[in-house]
Amino acid sequence: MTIEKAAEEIRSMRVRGAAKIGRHAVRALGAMPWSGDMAAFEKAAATLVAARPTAVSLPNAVEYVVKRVRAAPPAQRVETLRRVAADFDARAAKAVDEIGRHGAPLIEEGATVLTICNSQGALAPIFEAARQGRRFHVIALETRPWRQGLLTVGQLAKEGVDASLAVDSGAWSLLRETDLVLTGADSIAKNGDVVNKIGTGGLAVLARERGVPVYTCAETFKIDLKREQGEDVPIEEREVAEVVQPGEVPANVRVRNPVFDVTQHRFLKGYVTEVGVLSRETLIAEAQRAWG
Ligand code: RI2
Repeated sequence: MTIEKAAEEIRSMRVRGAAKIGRHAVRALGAMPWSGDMAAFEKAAATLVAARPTAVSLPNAVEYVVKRVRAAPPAQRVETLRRVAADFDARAAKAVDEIGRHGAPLIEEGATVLTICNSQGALAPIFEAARQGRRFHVIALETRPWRQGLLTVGQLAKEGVDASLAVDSGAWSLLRETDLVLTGADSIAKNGDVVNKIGTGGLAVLARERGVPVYTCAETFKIDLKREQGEDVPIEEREVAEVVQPGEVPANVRVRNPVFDVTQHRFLKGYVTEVGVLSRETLIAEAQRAWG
């Protein structure tokens, strides 16, 4: 896999999901033919980071590797790259299992859980609760325009979890029969605001009105220490063709396709991370402890 190919796979969303794009970039770096030339390495890292703008997991994952390679003595750079890339990948895989372990107790026997998009972080507690023998129901919102909800119900069905699919605008109605909302995250700002798939912010507001707790399930490498609040995170706006076919709207109508939004921290009950279920107050300190 070349760097350009990996970047293109991320850009086109052939490889998607916040954690997955970070891991994909790191794997591409780890596998690049390289003799130790730092300029070429930094260029490859920059190409990967530029592929998508919102999920901080991408630059954070790349930075994890770049920092360690830069710090290595020149003669050990190549070996360091191979090793730290593999380390990050293993750590990220383990984090999802840990999120499952910490989050599973939130799901009670007979509960109904609602989720949006397709997040391996949000699915991890669901799969773990099912493995522990509890029976419950999961509603997946379709998530226009990419319809990642179809991926979610596919995964749920494969694991034998009772699931249903609903259009995004069904959220308000369906929250009447929902006990818990689990979402993923693409970025978490320093104040605890979460940037996730478009619709998540509104869903959290509606859930508050219905008295349903909302938890964000995310690895701590999705924390963006450079952004004070969610509104500071750049929101990716993708092509019009993802929303409408040519000719479907008059030529003088603009079509918008922002793919993420901000969930203000006050609408979240907590953060299910690989280091435990955290409050906004403990999130940053725990994350810093985890990553050093
Ligand atoms: P995991 C996805 O973004 C969704 O917004 C999802 O909630 C988030 O990444 C986290 O996914 P996209 O790549 O890392 O579909 O939990 O735009 O799998």
